[in-house]
Amino acid sequence: MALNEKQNNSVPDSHPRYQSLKFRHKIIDGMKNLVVAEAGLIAHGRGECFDYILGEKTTKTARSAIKAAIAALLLAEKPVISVNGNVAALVPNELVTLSKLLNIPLEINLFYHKEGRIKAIEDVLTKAGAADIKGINEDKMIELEGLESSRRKVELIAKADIIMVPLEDGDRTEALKKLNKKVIAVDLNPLSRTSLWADITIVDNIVRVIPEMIKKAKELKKLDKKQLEEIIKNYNNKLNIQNTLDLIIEYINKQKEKALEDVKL
Ligand code: PTJ
Repeated sequence: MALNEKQNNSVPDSHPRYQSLKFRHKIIDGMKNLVVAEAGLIAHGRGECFDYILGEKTTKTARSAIKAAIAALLLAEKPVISVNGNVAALVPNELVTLSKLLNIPLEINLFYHKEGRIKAIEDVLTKAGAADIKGINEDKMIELEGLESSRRKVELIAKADIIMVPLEDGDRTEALKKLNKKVIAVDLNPLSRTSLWADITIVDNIVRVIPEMIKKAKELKKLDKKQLEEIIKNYNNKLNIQNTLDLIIEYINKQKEKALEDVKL
């Protein structure tokens, strides 16, 4: 049976693109359940494209950024993890595990406001084991300065010293930076405004990043403050982004050679 006839969760696991299709269908199901915004499908497609030219793997530069991110989160006084529709649809269980492991609150913060979306995401996170989810109660929210979109409504983010923003639009990262907050971004596009504005940019797929962060958190929790500070001191985000771009160029060049070999066959 053709893939589109079988629908949603029934992608055959023998399919060569099984992993990619599995997550694509999580996004589609999420859209049907209001968790994901319609535009979230387009954002996911853009992400897939960048993932392709990164070789669909966690690169060494992503690993450096993940290590720095965990060190920064362990050193932070008031860290918050911001959750949007795509992230809730793709990695709810892993996100809750990370939040518990590092004792960092999850705050739902959406770009596209639509009746029922916050509740739908709250339900997904609750089912994954989250308690005390922030960003739900309008009465507790204030508006961030310098931001027009519905992301301006925040709860703990207003007072946070460091905010992890997976799959973000550029405006909020810029607004957060202007409020002197530290930003950790997860974005497959190394050239997005978010990637360039963030203090630590993890250029990798969120579905690989969160499990990797869980592993790193377990390891780095054993370090003392000085050792964690040393990790941050040795990390240079701009250089790391440049090195990521070099890895993409290297990968494309390898693929170019391969394509020529295939033609000869
Ligand atoms: O749920 P909402 O309403 O808060 O909306 C969420 C989206 C993602 C729709 C919204 O934030 C948006 O429009 O984002 P952008 O501006 O499209 O940016 C999303 C970025 O995430 C793009 O640079 C994508 O390349 C990147 N991206 C997409 N999927 C992934 C990803 N990065 C990491 N992992 C992914 N799986």
